[in-house]
Amino acid sequence: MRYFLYAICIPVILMLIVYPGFCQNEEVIYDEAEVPEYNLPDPLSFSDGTKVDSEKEWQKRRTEILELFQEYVYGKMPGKPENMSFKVTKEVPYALDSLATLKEIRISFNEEQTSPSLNLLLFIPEEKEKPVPAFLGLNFRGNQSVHPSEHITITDQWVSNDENCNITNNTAGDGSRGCRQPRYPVERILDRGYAFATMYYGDIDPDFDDGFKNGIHQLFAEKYMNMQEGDNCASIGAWAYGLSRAMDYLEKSSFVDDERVALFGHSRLGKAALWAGACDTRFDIVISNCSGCGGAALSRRRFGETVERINDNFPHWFNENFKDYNDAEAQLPVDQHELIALMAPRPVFVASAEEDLWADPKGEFLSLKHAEPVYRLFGKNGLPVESVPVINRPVGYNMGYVIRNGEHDITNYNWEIYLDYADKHFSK
Ligand code: GTR
Repeated sequence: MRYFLYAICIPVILMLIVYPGFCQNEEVIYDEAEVPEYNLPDPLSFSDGTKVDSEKEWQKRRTEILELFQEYVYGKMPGKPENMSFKVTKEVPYALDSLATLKEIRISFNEEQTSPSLNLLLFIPEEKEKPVPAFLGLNFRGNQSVHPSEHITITDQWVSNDENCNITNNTAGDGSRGCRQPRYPVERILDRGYAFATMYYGDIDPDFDDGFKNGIHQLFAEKYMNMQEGDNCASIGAWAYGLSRAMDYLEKSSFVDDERVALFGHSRLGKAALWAGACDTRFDIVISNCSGCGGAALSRRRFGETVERINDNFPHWFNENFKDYNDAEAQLPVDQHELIALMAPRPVFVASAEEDLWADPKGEFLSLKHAEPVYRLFGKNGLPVESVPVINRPVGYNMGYVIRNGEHDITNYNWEIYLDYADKHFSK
């Protein structure tokens, strides 16, 4: 009997270690034929069925959609804090072989700069006429991971362990300098005339499930982020909130043109970028790179990662109410095409990768397609194609899309496309 039990238990335990989704009752859908039939909510119909037929009406519907996302998906963010302060903690002119001024700015939530703070790393191209346009995005392993420059302060926050970055004990050291450089062609971005601004997402909220006690949640615990309430602002909401605080600084900077700021994000940080772009219309272009479930991909397709899987694996990313839609996407009062619609009429770009089926490239494309009516309301064009375009051929102007060959990543190829896209919109 004992051996019989071992024979059953050991393989189950091994499966759970290798594949945590083993117990979830759904198969991962990777076959279009298995995608369920679904009906999407209409971005241009109010909840009571009335149609939106003007830009003015859209503003009301926009608020309604935004509130639905707050209530059922990402949670409510606190407002802009009153006593924020910015302190330039480092300024190195002619850094990066004279290409840029490197700045570090501490963003605090009180005037004394004693609150938990966010550290913005900013490269401003040296030889370009100011103010310059900028790219802003969060990073996964600390500001020091984006470039090997010894001027960059190493984060002292909790960081995910990562062999490639020599990060152990959740602590980043010298060995992590530049470990994520391939994702951030900083020199190229500067050469093209853009400032590059980034912040470590763990400064805002360390990415593990701690019941929202650390990061900026502790600042707002009582007022806004009570875990008893279903619409609490969880981690993605907090990361998006941090992006808006970085924008507060960029708005004040005389070197950066705050009317030409492109917000980008990869993967979970792409989800955060989209949510930030939806909540904060100061972002002039919003770019989603492989953001997948809870980002650009339609939830109702259930292709690749589903609402249930993402909530089970990352219970701290979305609010509590979102968990009610595990395995019940059809009941969700919103879907992700409406998140894209919240960018209108601003330019929005969605990028997928051919091998990144977990993120559902077709579902990301379809979100853009189903947001088109809102762009058209503003006299903007939708995508110039009806189905997912061929690999490595970017399409679209007001709404842009590309599916690149290769896997889940942000590559130099992606950056060339984003730079070209920003040039088109910002050079006028
Ligand atoms: C995965 C997650 C994805 C994506 C990715 C990432 O494990 O399932 O939704 O966010 O992590 O952020 O790298």
